[in-house]
Amino acid sequence: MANGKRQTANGGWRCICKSVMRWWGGIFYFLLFTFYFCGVSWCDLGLRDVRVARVDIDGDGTVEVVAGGRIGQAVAVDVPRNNRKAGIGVYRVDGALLQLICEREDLFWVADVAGGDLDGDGIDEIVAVGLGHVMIFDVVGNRLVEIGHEILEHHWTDRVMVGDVDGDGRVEVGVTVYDIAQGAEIGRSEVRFFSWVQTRLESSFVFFVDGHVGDLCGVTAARGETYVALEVGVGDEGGEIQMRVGHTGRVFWRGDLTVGGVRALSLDARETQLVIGGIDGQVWMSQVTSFGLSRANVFQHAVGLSGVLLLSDRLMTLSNRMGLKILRF
Ligand SMILES: [Ca+2]
Ligand SMILES: [Ca+2]
Ligand SMILES: [Ca+2]
Repeated sequence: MANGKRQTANGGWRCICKSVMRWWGGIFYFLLFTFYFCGVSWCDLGLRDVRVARVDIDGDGTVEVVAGGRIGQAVAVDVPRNNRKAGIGVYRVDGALLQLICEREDLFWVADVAGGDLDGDGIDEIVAVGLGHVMIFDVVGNRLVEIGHEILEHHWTDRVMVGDVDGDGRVEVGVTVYDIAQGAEIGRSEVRFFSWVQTRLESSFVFFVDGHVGDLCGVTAARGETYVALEVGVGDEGGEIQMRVGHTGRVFWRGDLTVGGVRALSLDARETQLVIGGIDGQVWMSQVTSFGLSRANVFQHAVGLSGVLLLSDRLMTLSNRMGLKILRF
């Protein structure tokens, strides 16, 4: 009997061990499956709330990707500069992967990034904004070197674009600055444009937008006219896309392009295609015509987006709070 009891006890123990093994096996394969798909689809660059831009850092006509964002935990708005950490990375697009070319992790805040040839030498510079600072970088070898730094008097700088918005053949840097008066329900955005003169950004022109600008980019209509496309909203409600004449701010076209007034905090345009990334993860694609924007088609549904970018060959980059992915459409 004692022997039988021991066998029963041993059998019970083996049974428990097998159950635990099966349980761990299940978790192991679940994690493997999860990491496999996360690894393939969303690439973690070590940056958070990732913003992305096109840049050609060697002037060879092939687009590289610049990504910028926070490093580490989100901090409150009043946390001092020394306790904030942010970074920028420049990547070569290799199929559906990004290969790091160079990076910096010693910045304090990067709310947005843009790329463009500021000095007209055929090689793009990188512009980053955050907390009232506008920083300009060049890629020199495998280093990202700061070649310009302007401090604006207002801290709420959200977005930056680079494009020739007045059609004079030289690009401008456009920065949005948001302000809301005490007790007011609706704030106002200032869209300030600068020209790169030798080693400095000099103010060129400015226009004002009622509400908060979620993002902006330069767009080219079918006949070659250039406009600034902006998403405008208040709080969580928005999705109105405006096309404005860059140097005067005159509204050429406006319309609600997202569904249900969803805000879109990321816009990008390439040739006559405008892509709009919603905070609910939807992506709308529209065409720029001489009459305005075409009705937008919903393209993809993913987790809430922090950035969209049109690459060449029908490739698109989507970014979110944790990383980014490249997909073909
Ligand atoms: Ca290149
Ligand atoms: Ca340049
Ligand atoms: Ca210009």
